[in-house]
Amino acid sequence: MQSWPGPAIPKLPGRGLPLRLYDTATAQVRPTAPGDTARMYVCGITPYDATHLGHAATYLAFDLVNRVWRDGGHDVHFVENITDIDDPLLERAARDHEDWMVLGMRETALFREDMTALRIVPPQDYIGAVESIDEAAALIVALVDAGVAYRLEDGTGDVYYDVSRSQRFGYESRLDSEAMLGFFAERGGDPDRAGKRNRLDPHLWRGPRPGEPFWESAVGPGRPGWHIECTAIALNRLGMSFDVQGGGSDLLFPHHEMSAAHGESVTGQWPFARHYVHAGMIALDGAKMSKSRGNLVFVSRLRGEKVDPMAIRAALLAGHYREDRPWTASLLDEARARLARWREAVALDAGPDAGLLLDAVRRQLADDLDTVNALSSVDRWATEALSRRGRDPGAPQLVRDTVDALLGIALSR
Ligand code: 5CA
Ligand code: ZN
Repeated sequence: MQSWPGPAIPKLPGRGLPLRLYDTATAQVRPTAPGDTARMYVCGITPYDATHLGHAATYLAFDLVNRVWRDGGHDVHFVENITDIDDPLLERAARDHEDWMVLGMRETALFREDMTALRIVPPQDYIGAVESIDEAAALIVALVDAGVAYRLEDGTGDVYYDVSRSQRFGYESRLDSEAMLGFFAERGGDPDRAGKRNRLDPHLWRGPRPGEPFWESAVGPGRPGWHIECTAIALNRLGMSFDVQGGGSDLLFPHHEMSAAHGESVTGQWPFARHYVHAGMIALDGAKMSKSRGNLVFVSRLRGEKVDPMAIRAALLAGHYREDRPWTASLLDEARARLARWREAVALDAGPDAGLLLDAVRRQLADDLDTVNALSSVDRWATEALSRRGRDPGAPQLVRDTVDALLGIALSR
């Protein structure tokens, strides 16, 4: 799939610090330790509705990972998927009497525009589920051959993964079986399907059904399951043990557990990813913002109302990425006021030493993306600059570059 145009990233003096991130699998903030090229996979949208602020917050968090690694001297190989075939997409298309493929393409195009406006560094590989069906099918054949996947004997052609054959099942989410079952049933699983070996076994392949799209493949006709899609797309581009597997905390189980288990079973290697990183959920009116619930604020809607995308960015970065947090109108007002102050300060012809600010922001972001304190550091610099403390003529430009490169906020308009 076509990705989107990347923002220019100013080069900062010196070098950023090694990034430490909270890893769900070990419940610790641990250093990431990428090689020359850092490898990151982030779970993309299911394009049946427009990008809302919850999606935006999650992609912003991983955009900071990307920016901090780059500032630390790494190249970044960033891969993202689009779940452009799945039940929710088909259900929405049926509800609206629309072609599922047209719906998916339209929402994907809108997503690209939103990501561009928010200045999110694009993935090198932006890959759709449909275009990678053969990749998923090849992994499924390998899993069946290895005896860790099985076809149901009910004539549907459906293939399941046997979780009891996974060596370390549960290491990623660290949930007990009751909690796993709850999330599994809630998030697309079918614990009560007859003929499965274990209630938690997720489907890898869905045989053809009347009225549903299907593709011919090495597994037979049908379409791939959701988890194996991400396994295939990640594995074939990043290999095993890539640095970060990312997404919102609603993907912690079953999605990331299953994707990892599939990858580990098919390769015999461990782990699938070295860090499993989860962004908190953005809520509106007391509940998680979600397409299925419909309590949404769309990025495109705000853009249509001429809200500055940089204010959206600043508003979402004003909370820590791991915290579940509400979206409120006052968050946007505060972000606007903050940006106005920053813009006024960087328009001055001198200011206090910006090297100290750069050091502080680098230190704060390297510490599990502490944007809350990083934004406060910029606030302090701006307050001092506006009260005419500091005479460094190079400071305003360095602050612009720092805020742009590390926080992705462009202050020029
Ligand atoms: N296509 C799958 C991932 S492979 C999917 O979950 N799509 S999604 O459109 O439902 O979500 C896209 C991304 O946004 C996921 O990483 C998801 O965890 C995240 N997300 C969804 N809702 C919220 C929310 N309210 N707050 C923060 N992140 C969210
Ligand atoms: Zn995914």
